[in-house]
Formats: sequence, C-alpha cells, structure tokens
Amino acid sequence: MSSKLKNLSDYKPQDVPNGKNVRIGIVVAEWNPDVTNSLAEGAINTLLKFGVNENSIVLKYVPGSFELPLGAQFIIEAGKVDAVICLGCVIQGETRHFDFICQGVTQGIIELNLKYDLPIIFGVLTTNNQEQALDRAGGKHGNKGDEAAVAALKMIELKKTCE
Ligand code: RBF
Repeated sequence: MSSKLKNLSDYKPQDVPNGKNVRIGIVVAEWNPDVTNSLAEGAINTLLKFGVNENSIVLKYVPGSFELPLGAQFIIEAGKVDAVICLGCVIQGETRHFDFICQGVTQGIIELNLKYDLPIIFGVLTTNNQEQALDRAGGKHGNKGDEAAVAALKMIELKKTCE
C-alpha cells in the first residue's frame, strides 16, 4: 500500500501555498466519529497554520460518508468557497456495504470536482478495521486530515496558476 512505508503527512511546509484570502468548506461524516473528528481537527489546524482565516472555514456534518458529496454540493451552492474537503471513514464490515459506500463517495466526489471546476478533496479513510483508521487519524501514519488540507491549498494554487 502507498502509505505503508512512509508517513505521507511529512509534507514540506515550504511547498505549501499560503491560505490567506482562501475560503474552504469542510464536510465531516458522523460515522466513526473518533476517527472523523480527528481528521477534521488535523485539517483545520493545518489550514490555520498556513494562513487560512478561522472565519473563512465553513464546517458542516453529514450522517455518513455516502452523504459527503451532497454535503459538499450544498456548501458549494450556498456561497463562494475555493475548495471543499470531504472527511470520512468507512470500515470494512461483514456485508458488502463497504464496497457500495466507497464506490458511491469516490464517484460522487470526482463528479463534483469536474462539474464545479473546484478542488473537492477526498479525505476518506477506507480501512479493514478501526485500528488502521486511528493510525491514519493522528496515529502512527500521521493524520490524513492534514494531508487533505495541504492538497486543498495546493489545488487552489494550481488553479490560480492556470488562469
Ligand atoms: N458510513 C460511514 O461513513 N462509514 C461506515 O463505515 C459506514 N458503514 C455503514 C454500514 C452499513 C451497514 C450501513 C447501512 C451504513 C453505513 N454507513 C457508514 C452510513 C452511510 O454512509 C450512509 O450514511 C447511510 O447508508 C445513509 O445513507
């Protein structure tokens, strides 16, 4: 797996664009809240660290990861945001729900990216168990919420350089 041998949260701070004047939406799934709240904390702390104003972060919650794309769409349509970060955690169970939720949220997020021409960041953990999820939500594999925030800032900057 891509993150097995390295902690991807070790980004170079000098490579992260400044977030001054940037507005960001964050949608958090309420399923597996120990994990998703840590992802949200990581994302918010990282945005603040790179200059995003606290008042420029719109934070909303949806029941589960399956609802993340629609939650993101509500934020986009309600006002001006430069990017939306979707945070969730889908844990493998005994039935095939895992596959359908992962497929739905992934497809939904990519469609939003292309429909709105906006970075909609995929910060959804898809793990075999809760331990693997916690390892990636502030544990030994870093915090994927931090990385989602960095990805948002980088994509906003990339868009600017293409305009
Ligand atoms: N939502 C998650 O964010 N993570 C999960 O691990 C998760 N597992 C689910 C398992 C089952 C059997 C069901 C019915 C739902 C699950 N959901 C999960 C909730 C799902 O994303 C969505 O909120 C609901 O299906 C309502 O549309």
